[in-house]
Amino acid sequence: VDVYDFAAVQEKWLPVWDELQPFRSGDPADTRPRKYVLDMFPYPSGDLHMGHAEVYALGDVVARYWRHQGFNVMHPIGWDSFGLPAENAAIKRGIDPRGWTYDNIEQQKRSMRLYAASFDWERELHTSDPEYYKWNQWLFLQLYEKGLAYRKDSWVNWDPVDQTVLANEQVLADGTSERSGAVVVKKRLTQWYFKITDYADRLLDDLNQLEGHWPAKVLNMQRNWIGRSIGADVEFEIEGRQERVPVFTTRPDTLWGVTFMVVAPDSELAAELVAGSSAVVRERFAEYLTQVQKSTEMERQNTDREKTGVFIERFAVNPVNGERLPIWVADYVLADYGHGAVMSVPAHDQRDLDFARAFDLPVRVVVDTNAPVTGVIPVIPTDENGDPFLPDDLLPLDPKSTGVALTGDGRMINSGPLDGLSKGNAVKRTIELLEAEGRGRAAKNYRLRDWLISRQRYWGTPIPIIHGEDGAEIPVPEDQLPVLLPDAEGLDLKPKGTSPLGGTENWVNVPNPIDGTPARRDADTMDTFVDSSWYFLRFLDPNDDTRAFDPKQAEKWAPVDQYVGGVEHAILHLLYARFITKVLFDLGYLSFTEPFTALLNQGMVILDGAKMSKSKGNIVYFTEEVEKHGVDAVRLTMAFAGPPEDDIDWSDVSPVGSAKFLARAWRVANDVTSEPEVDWRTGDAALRRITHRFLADAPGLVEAFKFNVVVARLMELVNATRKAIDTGAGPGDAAVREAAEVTAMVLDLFAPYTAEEMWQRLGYEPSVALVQWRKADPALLVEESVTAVVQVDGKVRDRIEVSPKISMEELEALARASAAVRRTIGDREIVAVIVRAPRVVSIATVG
Ligand code: ANZ
Repeated sequence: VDVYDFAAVQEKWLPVWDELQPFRSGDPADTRPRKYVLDMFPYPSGDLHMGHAEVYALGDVVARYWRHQGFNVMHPIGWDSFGLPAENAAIKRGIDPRGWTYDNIEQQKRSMRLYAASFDWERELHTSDPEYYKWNQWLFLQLYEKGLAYRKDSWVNWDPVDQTVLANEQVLADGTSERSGAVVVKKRLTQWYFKITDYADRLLDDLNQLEGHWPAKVLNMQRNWIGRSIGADVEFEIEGRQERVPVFTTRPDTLWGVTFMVVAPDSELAAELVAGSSAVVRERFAEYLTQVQKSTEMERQNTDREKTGVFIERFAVNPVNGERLPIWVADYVLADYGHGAVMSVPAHDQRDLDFARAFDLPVRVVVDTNAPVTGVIPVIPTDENGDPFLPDDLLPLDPKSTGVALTGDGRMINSGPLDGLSKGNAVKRTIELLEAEGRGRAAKNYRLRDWLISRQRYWGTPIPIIHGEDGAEIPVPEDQLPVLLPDAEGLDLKPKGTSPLGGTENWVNVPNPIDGTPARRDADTMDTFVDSSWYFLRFLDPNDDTRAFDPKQAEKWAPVDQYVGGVEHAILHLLYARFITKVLFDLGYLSFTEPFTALLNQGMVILDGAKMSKSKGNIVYFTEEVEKHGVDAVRLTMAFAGPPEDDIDWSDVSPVGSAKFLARAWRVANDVTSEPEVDWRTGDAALRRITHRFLADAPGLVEAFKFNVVVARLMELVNATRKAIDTGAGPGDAAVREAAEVTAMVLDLFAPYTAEEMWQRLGYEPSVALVQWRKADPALLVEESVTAVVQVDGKVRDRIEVSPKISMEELEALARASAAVRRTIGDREIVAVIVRAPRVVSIATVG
């Protein structure tokens, strides 16, 4: 055949690869060094979409590359198959989520195989199989035993459309659900949590190890999400209350500037304090609380928002100066951050200042932000009482009138023993004073909250806990795992705020494993992010029915050398996987603490600016594009579109151009007439130089993820080969064969069908995927030189060897520096120099 028929080529190679299994990685006798390349596994919401087409094209470049470098590459795939979309689709169509899910998996799998990503299919897994989720339950019990899984009653994010709770990470910046788009509200519920906050410091500090290997953007997002603040807990006495109330502050140095206290209206403390107030206050408070509960956390943190609050007629006492501080409740203070109460320093905190101005509360400046912080410490002038005294024009502007809080550094004033100190020293000094008096201590706080893992939905992993009649929590004994998800048939899956599993009487009611008394199973299911928090370990042996994973295999293969996936997982999935890895390390199952050594985030595929997501059009698009242009052309287009981390607008790229290039490459191999045994050294030197320069550059380019540059260079190589065939050395030249072979080897990263076909045409057995890339011959990397002649007044006086790419300036300088030329010119004057790089320099002289 002389026409490149991609459909026939695809049909031809799929069964060959099935037979050969070139991508298996499990042979224990395999002595090659190992690499673990992992692409984020798909959610089976329908057929593959263009976003999948991108991630699996790019991840495969990396996997195939390392095989060509002599590594045994584990490149597994599976399905993240529990979750809400299945359940919502099932409700909408009145079908079983299981059937819907596994049908989709079948379809995706067919597409994925056609797409020819080099997966080790023997490792395929589905998180919704009992063989998988049994180990989610095992993991849960491991955390439970360590005190890292616990139940608590608290305000949770509630998605009123999906009727289920959401983790903080699932609430978008605008306060809506990342799943349903509904505005998330707060609801008080008893829920299961994983204690990720115990790992906050390690999750933060270990990010340093990943510097340079993970995108900086992701590292920053993780840092901000964990949000560590350093400061102090300060204890305030409350009039009429036995225990003191702690507040967290990052500015203990401003303690003398506190003029009131604010408590979160939805905190237990507020409820308790208000209970001791007048009926009028109680009523005002109740009204305010109702209003507050309608707003989202995001709204409450918005600094532009008008300040609201209620004075609850209670008072706190400043521990350092005994001042009486009115207590307010206001929604800008959050119940679940710090201790849910703040010491308000309106002079130096903008939120407090806005509040003080709104309710006409006093403002006292305690940091002179005009005073120099470094250098000589100025002596603070004092008045006759020994109090600091500063002329008015030296004092910073009064925040109460300007409305601008003084947040900068400076020297302490109005602060008793701190006066004259810089902010940093004042922070230290205050903490010392508080610690000495037992009224406070240094403290850290995190934005990170514990991970809420229970969901009131059906299609997930049942939580392996049984509740006794007496309220005791009994872990399901390990030998009784898995706790199987009951059949959906006959169950009402419609979201109603409680788990559908609770309605299955014969599933829920079980004897207490300890004493046989009546007991009930926990009816919630786990967040599916639990499933994906450790799946990379299950791939090591997905069929092991004796344990979640074998620590020895983990030692051999893990951590993942290269993880590839979308930046949309920058926080949730990656943070959870990092946390679970650290827990498993602490439990002695793993010898490493970070799951993913390197991370590549691919951009999004957009079509005319619209995000390619799970929408139907997008899926149609995948199938259509693959049918129209062939798998290889789509894959090559993904790699050629630009740097992998950039978004691809599919209407700006040219799969047609890719298909043309592939046909061109294939024709080159088709035209080669020499035999595989030919001696390359006899080949055309110029073409060989191009081939070897490419061989020398390609590995570095791939490792730097410059896939688009590699493709561009391949195109140059193919063009040069074509030229050599048509107008140069001819199809029988050894260099032409060499160039065609190198093209096939490298093209395998992007267009495996074409590469395999070329390889066969060149007279080799499959598979090109297992062929080692050749090393560049250093002798061929030395740049070719040309001879430049230098004339003086029309006579050739010197010849110099120069690079063909030499610039005019450089060539002129070399010519002027030539000893022969200088001798000829003597003391004559140069009047003109004409340079024609790289061949000629003409110098004209007079005198
Ligand atoms: C007094 C103070 C003076 C503060 C000052 C700041 C500046 P980050 O950096 O986010 O950790 N705060 C403490 N608990 C809070 C809560 N539950 N809700 C809202 N705000 C809370 O912020 C820590 C600061 O936020 C704390 O330091 C506290 O205000 C406030 F010149 O204390 B600061």
